[in-house]
Amino acid sequence: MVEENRVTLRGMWSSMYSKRVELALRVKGIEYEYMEEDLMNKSMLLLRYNPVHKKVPVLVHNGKPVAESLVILEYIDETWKHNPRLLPEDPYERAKVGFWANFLHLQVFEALAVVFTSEGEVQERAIEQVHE
Ligand SMILES: N[C@@H](CCC(=O)N[C@@H](CS)C(=O)NCC(=O)O)C(=O)O
Repeated sequence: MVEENRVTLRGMWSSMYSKRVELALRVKGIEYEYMEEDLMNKSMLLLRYNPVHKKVPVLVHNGKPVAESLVILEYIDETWKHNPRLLPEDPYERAKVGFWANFLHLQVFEALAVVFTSEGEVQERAIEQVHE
């Protein structure tokens, strides 16, 4: 028998995408179990739950996997409709939030990741990009 409202988050401690989902679950007060993934040795479950991208985070709700952090945020907000709402009701406002959330990740966080994992000229360029 499937347990009602069983929520599991498969994530990775340093992943800002995972943190985004963890934060959402905490803000909404949703109980969940956290499973840490080793991205150098991905679990069979991660590959099964997210066969397209094979990435964290994946939220598993009553056995049903949802992948992609922004998609997960929408799913959380639609499934647990109580306040606080994560995204605005108005579709245009929601689209704007999605745009800036994506921008932040693609332009800022990805550049930050390069800052921490590179050196020399590549690192200099990434630092400039973050400042910009
Ligand atoms: N667009 C995805 C990005 C997720 C992502 O890049 N996850 C990284 C960790 S930060 C990952 O799982 N990488 C494993 C890999 O690339 O094999 C989202 O928003 O969830």
